[in-house]
Amino acid sequence: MIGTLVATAFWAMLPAYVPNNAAVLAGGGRPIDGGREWRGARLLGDGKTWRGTAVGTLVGVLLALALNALADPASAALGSDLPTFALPAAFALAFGAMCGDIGASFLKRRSGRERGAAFPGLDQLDFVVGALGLAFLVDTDWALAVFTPRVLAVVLVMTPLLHVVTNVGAYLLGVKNEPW
Ligand code: CTP
Ligand code: K
Ligand code: MG
Repeated sequence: MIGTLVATAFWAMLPAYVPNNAAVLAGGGRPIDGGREWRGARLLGDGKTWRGTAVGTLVGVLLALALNALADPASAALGSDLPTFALPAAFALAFGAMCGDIGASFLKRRSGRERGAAFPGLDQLDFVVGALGLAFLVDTDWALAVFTPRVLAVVLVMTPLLHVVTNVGAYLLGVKNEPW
C-alpha cells in the first residue's frame, strides 16, 4: 500500500524532478535577468539562464512522454494504475518546476544570499510548489485525480529526501558546485 503510494508519487513527479538536474548539466549562457539588479542585488543571478530553463523544461516534457509509453507495462508490474501525462500537464510540471526554482532565486537575492547560497527548506521544495501549482492551474481535473491528499503527503516527505541525495551525489560527481 505505502509502496504503491510512493511509486505513484515518484512516477507523477518525475517530469518535475528531472528539469532542475538537466538545467545543472545544460546551464550557462545568458542569464534570464540579463545582469539587471534590483534594490542593490541581482534580480535572479547568473545561476538562472535561458538555456538551462529551456533544456530543463524540454527534458521534463520528453520524459513525461516516455513515461506515457511505459505506463501500461509499469502499471501491470505495480498492480496499480500509474498516471499518464497529457501535454499541458507534462509542460506544467516541467516548466513549473523551473519557475519555482527561479522564484526561489529571486527570494534568495532579496534576502542577501549570493548565487549558490543555501536556503534550507526553500531549496528542497521550491520546484514542488512551482510544478504542482502550475499543474493544478493548467489541468485541474488531472491534478486533482493524480495528487490525492495521500499522494501529496508522500510527495512532501519524499521530495526533500530525494533532493538531498541527488544534490550530494551531483556534488560528489563534480557536476554541481554545492551539495544542495
Ligand atoms: N541552471 C540554469 N538555469 C536554471 C537553473 C539552473 O542554467 N533555470 C544551472 C546554472 O548553471 C546553475 C546550476 O544549474 O548554476 C545550479 O542550479 P541552482 O543550484 O538552482 O543555481 P545556483 O547557481 O545555486 O543559484 P541560486 O543561488 O540562484 O539558486
Ligand atoms: K536551486
Ligand atoms: Mg544552488
